[in-house]
Amino acid sequence: MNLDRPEFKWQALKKMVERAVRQSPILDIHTHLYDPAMGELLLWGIDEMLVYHYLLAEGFRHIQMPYENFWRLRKEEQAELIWKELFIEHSPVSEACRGVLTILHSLGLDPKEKDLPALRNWFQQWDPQAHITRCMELAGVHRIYMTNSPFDAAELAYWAKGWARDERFAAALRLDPLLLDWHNTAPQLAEQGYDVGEGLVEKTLQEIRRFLNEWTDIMEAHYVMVSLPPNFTYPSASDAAAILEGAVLPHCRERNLPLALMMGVERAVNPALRLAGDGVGRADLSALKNLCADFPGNRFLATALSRENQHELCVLARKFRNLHIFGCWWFTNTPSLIDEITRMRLELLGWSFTAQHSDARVLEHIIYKWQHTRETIAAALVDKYVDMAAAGWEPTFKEVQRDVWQLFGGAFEEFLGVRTVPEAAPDPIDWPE
Ligand code: RAT
Ligand code: ZN
Repeated sequence: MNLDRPEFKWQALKKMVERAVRQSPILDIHTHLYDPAMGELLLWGIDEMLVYHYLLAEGFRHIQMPYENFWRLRKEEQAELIWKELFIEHSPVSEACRGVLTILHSLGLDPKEKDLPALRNWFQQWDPQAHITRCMELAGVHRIYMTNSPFDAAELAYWAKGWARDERFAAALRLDPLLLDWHNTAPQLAEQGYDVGEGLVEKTLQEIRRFLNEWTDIMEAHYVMVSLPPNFTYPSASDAAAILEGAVLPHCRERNLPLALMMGVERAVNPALRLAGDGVGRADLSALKNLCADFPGNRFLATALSRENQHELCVLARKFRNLHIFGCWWFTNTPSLIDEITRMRLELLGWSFTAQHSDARVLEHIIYKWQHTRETIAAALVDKYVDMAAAGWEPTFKEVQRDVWQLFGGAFEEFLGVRTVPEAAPDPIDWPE
């Protein structure tokens, strides 16, 4: 490699790559945000940001009161405690803390003023619609994929009423209780009018398919998803395997929907922490390999929570084109791990993966999650293009834009076989130099 060649303008190349990454539109393919018509389900504002479960877990490292006393506090009081512990008494160094700073800074607020009441007042003046537009613009996000559960009473109330959908929000049908807790879920299906018994006989599997079909239509779901514990195996004699084979996979084939598997979450490691109490374990990826091999007519999206699974996951994606890997999920959504994982994926897969999803639970999260991700991915890409250029392959700006879009939504759409948001996916050929 000869970076000393006079014609090699690596500074210009760096700027070009950074610009393309900064400007690329993004499809945020997994969040916990909601269509604004779903009212209070769409969280936003400073208190919601401070009681985000990523921050709660860190706050409880310092807060000494019993968990139950904390949960009895009002949301504003909980937020004040987190603010005090993580922002006043310690410097906000963690990724989730830095996220709050990035959000405030991007919205033109000064986090150093340390004035929580003033911040509250500022957020209260916003009308949700205008605030959504502003956050999406600041994040450069063109479409937000929700996580929609037909088992969540709060959601059910909205789906029952129906509403004119906000085009910027797309649905994904989440099935954790169906696959992981059939014993308690069967009565819920029965309550919704499906003729199911606890035994997974043919009639019950047909009724589960009817349930999946109807909810896919109601939600206009773009894919089906489930998170799985580290001990999930396939094949197996479990209810999950029977429901996958007899209902979920045939449904996905019939409706041409990918199934997203989020692997390696150990739920309720410390139940007293509630949503913040989940942990991580190394998943058995042979389950994913077997699913990809046994069901070539199905398409699988997959992400893994454990750092130790990442290399194996990349190698699997090289073997199965019905597998698309995505995101640096939850505990891997930190700059050092995004850097490592993205470089590994580029080196093993080229551009055929989706680099990140935000997992935002509070609207403003998309601002920090994407700003931080863009910075990390830009640095990785600069190195990759410099390596290519050193070997005589200097890209044009249009080529870089095309490549970056692959990582931020293009490869996902290709895998889905649709263009979900044509206007959000500018044809790189038409982009200005
Ligand atoms: O990242 C998170 O907020 C987690 O709590 C989970 O929601 C996880 O992303 C999931 O979808 O299960
Ligand atoms: Zn999630």
